[in-house]
Amino acid sequence: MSTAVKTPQQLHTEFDVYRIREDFPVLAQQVHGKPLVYLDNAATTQKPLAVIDAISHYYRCDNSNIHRGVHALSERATEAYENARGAAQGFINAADRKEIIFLRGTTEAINLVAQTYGREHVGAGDEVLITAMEHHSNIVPWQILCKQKGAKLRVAPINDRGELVLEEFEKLLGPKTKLVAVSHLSNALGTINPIKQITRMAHERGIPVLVDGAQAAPRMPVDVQDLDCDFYAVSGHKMYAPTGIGFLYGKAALLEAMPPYQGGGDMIASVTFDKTVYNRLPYKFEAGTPNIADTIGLGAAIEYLNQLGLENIEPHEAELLAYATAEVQKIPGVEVVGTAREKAGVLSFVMGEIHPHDIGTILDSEGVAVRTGHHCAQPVMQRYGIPATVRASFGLYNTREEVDALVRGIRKVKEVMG
Ligand code: 7TS
Repeated sequence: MSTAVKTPQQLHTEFDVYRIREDFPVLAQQVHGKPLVYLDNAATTQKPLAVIDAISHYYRCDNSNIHRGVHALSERATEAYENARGAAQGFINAADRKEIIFLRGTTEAINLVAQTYGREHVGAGDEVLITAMEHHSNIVPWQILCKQKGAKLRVAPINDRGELVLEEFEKLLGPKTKLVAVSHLSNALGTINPIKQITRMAHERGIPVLVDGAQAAPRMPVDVQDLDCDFYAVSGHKMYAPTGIGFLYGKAALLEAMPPYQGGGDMIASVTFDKTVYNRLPYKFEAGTPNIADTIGLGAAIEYLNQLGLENIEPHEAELLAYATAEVQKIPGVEVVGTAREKAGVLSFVMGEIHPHDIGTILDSEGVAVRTGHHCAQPVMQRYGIPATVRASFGLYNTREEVDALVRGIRKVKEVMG
């Protein structure tokens, strides 16, 4: 057997999307009499058998509470749960497993940072800096915090392509800025932000950076030590894992100094009515019985992604996005929203006066699932002066034939709607 190291090109050639599709039972169905073409992956991804089976196995064989039983089932459940933490640590290259806090997802992760780190460090007159391309999950928690503390939310602008204007961003970093919160990959525009540059600029001024990694984690290799971000938020369901589970990465020194988020079981070392000593990391932030089954499912999803390799998934999706962008732009009247030079996963577009909802409905009748609306990023829509877009978003199992089906569907929209 040859032990020669394969080049990325060789590996990518071996990425057999038709074989991979067999891992996802949900894809093999018809919708309205047409083969399902699932292009709503930015909303949530489908789950491979490895994940479905891991959850089923847990409930069939190991179901038990964790971190407390001395019996065999509890030990097995605890081991599987903690193995998932190790998998998550490896997935984003965190320095220590205690830096991984399991939560419901990105939304809860950002709210945790706002209400623990934020409540301690943001005061009256201080500022939190975000960008104009954020999902509501990375806007509203900061608005709530700013209202609580009499602080101000500042917003760095984007240009017409949907790219962050870095010079403006840098100008907004000042002595009052106490935190920067920015998405790695925009769910509405597909823009990839230069996180390393952003963290460097912020750190030069001693400002920590939270990264919303909801859309990036399933699409590109993430190395939090290389990015040098202070917090990184992830949703499992967008990376082929179940809903209701995700995680927050935080640098250990910051997490150690932060107050707990919720009080309850498992997050304590000792309790008396006079004084409670909190548990060590990561348990300090995991109050109550957690979502054990879905955490184990997340561990299985990470293992699955590791087997396929994000270094193979990334170019596969890049090819689909490039092909889809070229094909839809051939259709007169289609205008792509979000044309950043660094872009992945997401193709948002409008078609003149035709309402995106009508486009989505006609595409659905053709079996093509896309999302229409503001994508929980209303300020992005306001920036472009549009109420909504149609968004096709890609996953590792999508094919060029599915892009062709999307394009045929859009041509049908033109026929029907004029
Ligand atoms: N941040 C980004 C960039 C997102 O795309 C989403 C979800 C979230 C945060 C929130 O993630 P959650 O798992 O906590 O809900 N985005 C979308 C979307 O684009 N369509 O549906 C959900």
